[in-house]
Amino acid sequence: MHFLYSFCGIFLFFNTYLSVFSQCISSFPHTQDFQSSDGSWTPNAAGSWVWGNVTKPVINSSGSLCWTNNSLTTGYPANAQVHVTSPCYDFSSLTNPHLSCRVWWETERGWDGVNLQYSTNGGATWTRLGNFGDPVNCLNANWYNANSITWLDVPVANSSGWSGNITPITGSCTNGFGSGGWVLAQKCLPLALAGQPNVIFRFHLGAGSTCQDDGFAFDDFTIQESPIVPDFTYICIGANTLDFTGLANPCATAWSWNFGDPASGASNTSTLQNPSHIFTSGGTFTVTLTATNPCGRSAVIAQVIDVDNCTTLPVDLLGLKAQLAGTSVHLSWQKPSEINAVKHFYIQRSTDEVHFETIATTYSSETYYRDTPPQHSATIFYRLIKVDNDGTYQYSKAAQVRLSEKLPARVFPNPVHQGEPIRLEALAPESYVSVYDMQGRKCMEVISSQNYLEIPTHTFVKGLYWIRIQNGDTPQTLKIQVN
Ligand SMILES: [Ca+2]
Ligand SMILES: [Ca+2]
Repeated sequence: MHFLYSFCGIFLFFNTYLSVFSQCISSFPHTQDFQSSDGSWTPNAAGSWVWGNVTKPVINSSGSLCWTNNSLTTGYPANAQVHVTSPCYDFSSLTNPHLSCRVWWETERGWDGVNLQYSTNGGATWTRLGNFGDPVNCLNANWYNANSITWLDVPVANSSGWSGNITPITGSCTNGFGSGGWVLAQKCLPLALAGQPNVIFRFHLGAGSTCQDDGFAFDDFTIQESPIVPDFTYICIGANTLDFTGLANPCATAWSWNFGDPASGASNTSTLQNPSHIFTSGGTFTVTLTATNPCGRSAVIAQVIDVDNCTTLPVDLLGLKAQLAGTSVHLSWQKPSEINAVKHFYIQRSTDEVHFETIATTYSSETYYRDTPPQHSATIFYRLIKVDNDGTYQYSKAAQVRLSEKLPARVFPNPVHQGEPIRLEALAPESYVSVYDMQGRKCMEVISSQNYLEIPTHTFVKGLYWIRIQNGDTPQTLKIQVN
């Protein structure tokens, strides 16, 4: 009897140990999709939050089980202040924790809303996770869309959170800015949470006395060590000179290179994403890139690079020229002397002379290409890559062309007196100019051979006219008044 009693005591102690220390989720990444259970989340009062398939007027989880406030089919009541609390997470093994979940909000804009809070003392005190206006990047997104929600976190109130609705306005209720569907909200967690053995979260919904909507739902609540996988590529651009391109999945906010070339002194390191390095000799070097994600977590990749294959390039390979012609750029180059050795050329374009994209492949018999560049940059750079049949390749020097020469055409005087010429300026050469009256009849047309044009008006009756200037793909229309 005495023996059995001791056994029970040990067993009870063991059970208590489990409930205090082992029920916190400690294996990451951890995703709770709520498909097989409520995930041990706890409403502050029975029915204040519910778990299941949501079929409210706006929020509809389409069969995916999740959590929502108050009811699976209707919205929140007046003066709701309700929350639902997660099970505990043990962050002992995490250095830069990250949280993501799918959220759907539908609350009266600016008055009612929801935010997420955390506690490391078992719920004695709570801290709001993040603020409206926090930086947005690959690991921080859709985190609050309102900075002052009147009835959220009462009595503090005016708190950051998610707020807004897609429901049409009724009466004096405010609307707009509802998520209108699931949105992936994600956030780097504060570094102070790393190593904490007991972290809990809660979603809190607060509402005023009038104008209620569906509220909020969340699903796929995920905690993980914040991800960062660096990588890099490189190309030879000159004697012992490589252009490096830093890559990181999902993204990086800081880069740190070591080219393994201490003889190069201070230039052995760089904090650019895409640096160049001139190696002090041929041979092999171990290049390392350390990339840091927005949550502050770093990872390193190293590659051994053989610089011997990177040799001097001709400084003026093929004499590449780029000339602006209207909205197009005409590229021309010389035919290489060893033409039979050439497989093809890549034509590349850049807006910064650093990052080039291939826009065409052309064959060795061709020495001409016409490009229509995007109009968002004042200067465009082009280069050729000559690829030989044996797989070797060379880069040309970049040729540049200034697009800012193509400013919008101007007209003056305007209004113009009948009989006085209209002068168009800043025309692209070979612009097609036509004039229409208010009835849409074409009054004249001409192709301008210069960057200006004078149009006589003695045959124009008084009234409004439209001047249409066409060159390339983007016509410009100007309105003039003849008095
Ligand atoms: Ca689910
Ligand atoms: Ca309200």
